[in-house]
Amino acid sequence: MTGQCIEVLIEKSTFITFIAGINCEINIDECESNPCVNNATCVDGINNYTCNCQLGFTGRICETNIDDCEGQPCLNGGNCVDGINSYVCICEGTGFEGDHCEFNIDECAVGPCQNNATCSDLINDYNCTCFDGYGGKNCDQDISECMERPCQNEALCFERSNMSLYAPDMVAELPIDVRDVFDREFSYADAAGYVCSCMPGYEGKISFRDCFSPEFVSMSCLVLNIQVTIVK
Ligand SMILES: [Ca+2]
Ligand SMILES: [Ca+2]
Repeated sequence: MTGQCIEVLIEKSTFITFIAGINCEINIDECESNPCVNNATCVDGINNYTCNCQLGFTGRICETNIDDCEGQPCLNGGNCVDGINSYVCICEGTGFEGDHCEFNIDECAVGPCQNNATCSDLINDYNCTCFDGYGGKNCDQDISECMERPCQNEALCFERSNMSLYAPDMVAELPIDVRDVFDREFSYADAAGYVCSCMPGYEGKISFRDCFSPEFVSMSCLVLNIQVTIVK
């Protein structure tokens, strides 16, 4: 090595920082003070040192954690959290899942829609298409058509969504003028509405009109296209 030879080692001076020894045979180890950070390897040089960084770090002394989120690897609004030579996508609340929030979660998979409603997957949401007679986000509300007392003159009101009325032994107990409506398998497609069973004495022409509205036909109640024959 061609050193710059200083005859006598004098007190510390920048002039002699890199070669020491009477004959300049000692290369000062600039790595001795551990200048590199983040577990980088220090390579001693001539009046210099080099830091070989661990993956994920950069900078003169490997002081900088590279931003692995810079390329915006998380999709669909996922939140990127930078790590060391890595990142994690936080998909929470986006309606997506996967390492990069790339998969649209099927919110219908858990079966949120009730009463045989049809479920449509949306983004971070779902939509239930209810059969008539049901309501609510999940179609879990059976609309109580009889609650508003649509049947007049003390006529009995039977909701067509009442599954128990379709049981054969129950049908036999029903007033004869509504039996036809329930003497079959329950069907969600036909579960909307109600039927009225007129009280005796109200099957006549005038009172029959009051027994059920909006329409009546001859001696029958016409309820949501279900014709109910009135007992004579
Ligand atoms: Ca990083
Ligand atoms: Ca979805």
